[in-house]
Parts: sequence; structure tokens; C-alpha cells
Amino acid sequence: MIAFILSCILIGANAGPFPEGSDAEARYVFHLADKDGNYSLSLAEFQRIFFDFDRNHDKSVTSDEFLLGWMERHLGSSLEAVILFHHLDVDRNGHIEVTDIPWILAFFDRNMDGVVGQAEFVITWLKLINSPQSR
Ligand SMILES: [Ca+2]
Ligand SMILES: [Ca+2]
Ligand SMILES: [Ca+2]
Repeated sequence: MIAFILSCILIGANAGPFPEGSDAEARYVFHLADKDGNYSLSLAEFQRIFFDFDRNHDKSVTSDEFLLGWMERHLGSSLEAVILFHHLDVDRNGHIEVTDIPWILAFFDRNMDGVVGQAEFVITWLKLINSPQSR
């Protein structure tokens, strides 16, 4: 346990406000996205995040836009942003579009009730960030 905490502190030293890949970080991102604070993310809330990141309003989020928005919000390291971007770019054409959003929601929505609860979000987030093949 102590070794775990120590490694979190060391890894997190130059990342965002939370240790990289921690569930505290996942919950922080969740609450940023959960605009109405009802502990679940709807399709509308996913769309709102998308448009927040789309700086030039061309209805597509490029990796540059994503990385900039990510760093501005202190969500974590640039490595995490790159990992996440590649998972969110469902059709792998180099940018995230409005049409990708339902797929992104479905990706997080483990019990398929159409919304993403905090537990669902944290579990999927940690799997993404900590998956060995994404390092
Ligand atoms: Ca909500
Ligand atoms: Ca754009
Ligand atoms: Ca769900």
C-alpha cells in the first residue's frame, strides 16, 4: 500500500493536480463533464465537452485542439491526452466528430442504460489510461 502511494506521488509529480491514472483524477474529469451535477453523463453533456474542445468551431476536434484543451484544464499529462484521443477517435481518421459522440458514450456505458454513471466512467477511464498496450 505504501509503495503504491509512493509510486503515485512520484509518477504524478509532473502531471495534473492528481496522480496520473488515479481514480481521483478520473472523478475530477467526471465532475468537470457532469455539468448539472446529477452524477451521470448524458449525450448532451458529452456533446457539450466536445464543443468546448472544438476551438475553431468546425465541428471536428483535432488532436491539437484536444491536447490544448486538455492541458489548459490541467486534466493530466500530454501522454494521457494522446492515449485518450486515439481511443475517442472511433473511426481513426485523425479527428473526433459529432458523429463519434454516441459511440464514445456507448464505450463508457457498460450497463447500456444510455447514460454514464460515475462508477462506469471511472472504471473505463482507468482501463484506458492504465492499459499496457497504450504505453
Ligand atoms: Ca449530468
Ligand atoms: Ca475544430
Ligand atoms: Ca450506464
